[in-house]
Amino acid sequence: MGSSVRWVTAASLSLCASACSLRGLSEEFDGTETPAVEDPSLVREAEAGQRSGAFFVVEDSEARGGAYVRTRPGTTCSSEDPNNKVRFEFEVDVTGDYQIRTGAIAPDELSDSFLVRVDDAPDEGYLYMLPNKTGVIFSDLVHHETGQEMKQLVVVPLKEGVHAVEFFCREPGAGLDWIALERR
Ligand SMILES: [Ca+2]
Repeated sequence: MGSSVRWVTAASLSLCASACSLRGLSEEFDGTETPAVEDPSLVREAEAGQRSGAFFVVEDSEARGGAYVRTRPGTTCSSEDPNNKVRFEFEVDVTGDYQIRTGAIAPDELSDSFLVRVDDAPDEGYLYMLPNKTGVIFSDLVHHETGQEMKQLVVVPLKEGVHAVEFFCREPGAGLDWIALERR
């Protein structure tokens, strides 16, 4: 990566107008540093989330906080199974539109997706395909796959208060290092 941008600073975030995409900058991030989100209280280590079912903690020195979570290869994933998920709670102080940044890891193309729900919606979950399938931890924003090669950024309006974000197992082996809510 050399001297390339590893993370966008809080200062540059404030300069970034709403039309400005941070996605390009995030590609360089390797998941090992604390993301400079506007509000650090809106960052959660995946290994500190409420795990259910097949999710377990993997210790990895490359991971933020030294660990990430994933499901066991061979797991049968189902969005209908409430036991295969990791759940996070956030106390949001400012009402607004939020996007979900992740540090994630996909070992291959058969282990590269999650279903994501925010406050139990949508029922079927956002179909989040991890773009990097090389087995390294990388940073990304949660998108919803709407069709072949088509996806849209997930942006959720959140009111001040407590909100839950859940990552459901969709393909066994996909891993999650951390997540952050970012106000747009
Ligand atoms: Ca972690």
